Order: sequence, then C-alpha cells, then structure tokens
Amino acid sequence: MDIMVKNEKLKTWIKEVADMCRPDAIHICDGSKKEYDGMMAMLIASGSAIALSKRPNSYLFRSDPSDVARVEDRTYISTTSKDEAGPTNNWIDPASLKATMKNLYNGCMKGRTMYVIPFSMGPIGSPIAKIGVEISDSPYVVVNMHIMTRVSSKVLELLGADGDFIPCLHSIGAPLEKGRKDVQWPCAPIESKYISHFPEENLIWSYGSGYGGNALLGKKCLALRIASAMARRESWMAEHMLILRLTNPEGRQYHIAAAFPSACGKTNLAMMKPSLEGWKCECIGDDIAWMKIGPDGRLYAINPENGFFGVGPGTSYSTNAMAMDTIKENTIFTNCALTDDGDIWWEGMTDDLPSHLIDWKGRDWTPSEKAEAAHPNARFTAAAAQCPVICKDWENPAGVPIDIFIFGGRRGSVVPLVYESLSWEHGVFLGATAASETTSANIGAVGNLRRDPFAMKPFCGYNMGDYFGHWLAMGEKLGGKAPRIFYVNWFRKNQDGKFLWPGFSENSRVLKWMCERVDGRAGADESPIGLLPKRGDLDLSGLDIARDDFEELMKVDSAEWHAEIPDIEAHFSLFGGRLPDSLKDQLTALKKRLG
Ligand code: GTP
Ligand code: SPV
Ligand code: MN
Repeated sequence: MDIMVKNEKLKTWIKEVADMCRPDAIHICDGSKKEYDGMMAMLIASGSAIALSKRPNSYLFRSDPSDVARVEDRTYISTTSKDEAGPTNNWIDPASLKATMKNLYNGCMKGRTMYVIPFSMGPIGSPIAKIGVEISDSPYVVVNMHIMTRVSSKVLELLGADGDFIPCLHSIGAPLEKGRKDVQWPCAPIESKYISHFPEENLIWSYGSGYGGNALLGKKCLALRIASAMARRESWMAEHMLILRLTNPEGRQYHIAAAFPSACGKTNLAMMKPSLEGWKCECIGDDIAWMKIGPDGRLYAINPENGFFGVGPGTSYSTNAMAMDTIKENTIFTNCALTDDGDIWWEGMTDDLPSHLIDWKGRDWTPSEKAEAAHPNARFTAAAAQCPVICKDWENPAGVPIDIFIFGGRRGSVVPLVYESLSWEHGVFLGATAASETTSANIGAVGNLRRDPFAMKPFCGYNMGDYFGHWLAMGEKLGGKAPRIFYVNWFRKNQDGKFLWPGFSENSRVLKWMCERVDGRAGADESPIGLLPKRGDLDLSGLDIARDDFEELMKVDSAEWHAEIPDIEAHFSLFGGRLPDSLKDQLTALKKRLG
C-alpha cells in the first residue's frame, strides 16, 4: 500500500475504513487487464461468474433475487437540514445516519478483501474530470468499475500527496465467517441496505447491495447526486441525460441531450440507426451528461462515464443493433438467461424463443414457463469504446455544444408523440412536471404513474425546488444561446394496449423535425400544451402508420389535460416557498390556455 498511495487524505481514509470494516486483506487496484483477468478467474472459481463460451471474454453473473435493482426507498440525501434535501429525497440527519451505518460497517468485511478503486469520471487528467476512490469488498464491483469508469494507478499519480478526491465507501454487508463457504451473491437484507450521500462533504456511503447504481458508486451516486449538488454551487449541470450527435444529409451537425427516466429509452436513442436516408447518429453518452457554459456562451456536454450499464430485455438487432454489436465481446452480463450453448438471452432478443434455457435464478426454463427467463432489469456492462457508432469526440474534454434538450417519459395515454416548449421557462416547466410510469430499474411497483422531474427524482442531490431554480438561472445565463426544449413520448398506446408509434429507428423522424425547428425550416401549430408539428411537418415517408393511429398519437385532449392539473398542483405544493415563481406562472398560463 505504501508504494502506491502517496496521498495523505487517501492513506488516512484507507486506514480508518480498514480499522472499522476489518477486512482480511487490502488490494489497491491498478485498473490493468491483468487485474481484471485475475479477478474474473477468481470469480469463476468461486462460482459467482460463468464464462460464456459463445462470447469472447464475456461473463454471466446471477444476483440474489432480492438484489436486482436500485433501492430508492433506501437511498438518502443526508444534509444538515432536512429542507436542504427537499421533499423528493429520503433524509436522515448526518450524525444519526453515520452512527447507524458505522454499526453496520463494524467488522462487515471480515473474511473478505477490501479493494481500493481509484477512478476518474471523465478522461483522466482533463479539467472537467472528477476523481473518486471507491472502497468495496465486492470483486464484482471492481470488474464493473473497470468498464464503467477509468480505473487506473495514473489516478493515484494525479492525486499526488495533497490532491482531493470523492470518497465512496461500499460494502455488500455480508462478512464471511472462517471456514464458511460463500454464497453466489452475498448481500444484506433490504432493511439494512443504505445508499447514503453527504453532499456537504462530498462523501458517499453505501451498504448492503451489490447491484448497479447501489454499488457502482461513480454512476448515480457520484456523477449525479453528488455532482448535481456541486454543479449548483459552481453554476454547471449534472443531468440524467444521453448525448448524441445527429448529422443531416447536408452534413450539418446537431447535438442533442435527452432526459428520460430509468428504462425509458436513453440507451436506445443514444445509439439509434436513423431510418431516414442520409441521416447519421453517433453516440457520446447513454446515461449522464455534465454540462458547462463554454467561452462562446453555449452549453457544452461531456459524458463522465466510460461504459454502458444497459438494460438487456427488449434489446435486439431490430431495436438496437448498435448495442448488440457493442456487447459481442468483453462484456459482463447480470441476471440474463443462459442458453444451452453458452450464450446469454433475454426477452425480446430473438423472435423465436429458445427451447431451453437456464433462467436468471439458475433454474431450467422452457417456453411454457410463465416467469421471465431474464430479469426485466437484467443488464450488460460494456465499454463505450466498443460501440460501433461511438462519436470521435466522445472523450473530447471540450465537450459538444448542445442544440436541443428533450424531456420525456413512459405514458400509455394523454401525452402526444412530440411537442416543443414555448420558451425556456415553459421548457423548464415541462421538465419539472414530467411524469412517467415506474419501471423495474428500481425495486418497487412497476407501471405506476409518478412525477419524475427532469428524470432526476431519484438522482437530485439537493432540494428539487432549488434545482428548478438552477435550471431557470442557467437559462438566464445562456440567453439566446440556450438549447431549444422538446418533450416526447414514444410509449402512447391504442385501446388494445399496442404502442401507436414504432419507436427506435423511426424516432429519427421526430429528431429531424426538432432539427428543422432549430433551423427555422419546419412549421408548428400552437396547442394549449405547446407547439406540435403541423400535418406534413413530420417526415413520415415510407412509414406504414394508419391515419387514425397517427391522429390518436398526436392528440391533445383538453379534458385529459385538465385532469392533469390537480396532480401538477399537488406536485408543486410539495416545494412550498422553494418553488420558483416563474413555474407558478407557467402553471397559471397552462390553465388559461386550456380554458
Ligand atoms: P436506464 O439505463 O435505466 O437509465 O434506461 P434507459 O433510459 O437507457 O432505457 P433503455 O434505452 O435501456 O430502454 C429501456 C426499455 O425501453 C428497453 O426494453 C427498450 O427496448 C425500450 N425502448 C427504448 N426505446 C423505445 C422506443 O422508442 N419504443 C418502445 N416501444 N420501446 C423502447
Ligand atoms: C438507472 O436506473 O437509471 C440506471 C441503472 O441507469 S443503475 O446504474 O442501476 O442506476
Ligand atoms: Mn439511468
């Protein structure tokens, strides 16, 4: 340890954590391929990982059935005052939360190795990057962090003796008694899981879960919850957004950042293959955007991540071919089904169902089975660099200038395919009132409609009312250079419960209209909720969609929108005095337009 760790704060922290958690050994990670291969060999030997004979250098993990997604109910923003965390976050005061968690951490790594993972969010050494160090007792976390972030001993060199970093403490919460055989996926029961953030001291403590955003602490915990609080203090933005570059047939580039809630289409849009002739889409990021105002006054976005932790089910060569090609090799799969010839499978991957599988719980599965073979939140972890349409500028520290923001969600009814905001303030109102049906990316009910402002309800590290204010303030700074704001819903259904819009590649038609709006080349009709494409404005050439279906898809039903108002009012009333006046004005104006 002394050889590599020169940083005083890090040395002290490692010692403190080791004294509290009492691991059998400490391993300082260097991010090398040798380290990755060694960890995988160990994970295969212990029965935690299965090497996939059909995919080079790829592995399947099966989690405990209780530990399959983020745990929003057990996620805390721990600020000195409850008001600072705000009405959309769980809160416990820092002293009592730390006391509770210290009790849990006490001796929690006995029988295990404590891994120290130095990582960079953003390219190592770039001025916009942030350094984190995750301490974890999960080797699964180590191999995933290798892909999702830049893990390297260079990060330690960069820290030097007195550089600063964000400490991210993680334990699966399952000490291993001497002589006991480990289980395949050790973790703690739900009631002792805690995913805690202390934004006032840029500190993360996670306990009890080994899955996804609960455990890979660079992602939601650092790059969204902690970073959003930093961004507000420092006048930038940390958002739950994909970033893409769209190029039209004339070669003009547009950069788009879109915020959809978890499992609502970011990865798919980020690497879409436009169905429209001559249009090209390149991926810059699929989940998180950090944005700063550049010297020219425009807003520039970078993707702080190094990989994709993407939803498996529904991903296929017909829906997202670029993702399928990204995960051909060097990929970690979690909670997918296993085929008899040593590959993975999930619902929606192929038209024909395999005749036999081992399901995500390790049991035999045949098509007559009612239960899914893969968990609905089964995921792949793959390096962004493996994506065939990764943009050549995806690691450019200057970022890309954003032309268009899109908000959206999963709404079976009410919300049309696309509309444009009337102004920046109205766009912020659309973000602030965004609603979506819940998905299996979180432990809890699926399909319940909830307000998920800016797709940040689970990820905002401070009072959401102040966050709305921050968006308004950024708009004022950007002035005429602010991105245009649109709202989309790919998920409207007909009376038979079928999607009215084909989605995926065909979403390029909607993006085309947005680009033409930016250039002042496409028309729009005013409606009470915003600007809708006029008949003929959306390029539907070659698309087989019945006229009635299209009308249903675009319909703005005044009675249905009236019915939204009480829920928006209840949502806004949560924020009390922290709700910006201009959002109250927007609500008043919407009511007036609805008549
Ligand atoms: P997180 O990684 O949880 O943040 O999710 P995400 O926003 O990246 O969602 P993702 O792109 O992985 O999509 C989630 C699910 O929605 C998958 O099953 C997709 O197949 C499906 N989906 C994505 N885009 C569309 C679309 O345009 N239409 C329809 N009908 N389904 C879509
Ligand atoms: C999400 O839930 O929005 C994800 C997956 O991107 S996780 O990393 O588990 O948060
Ligand atoms: Mn996400």
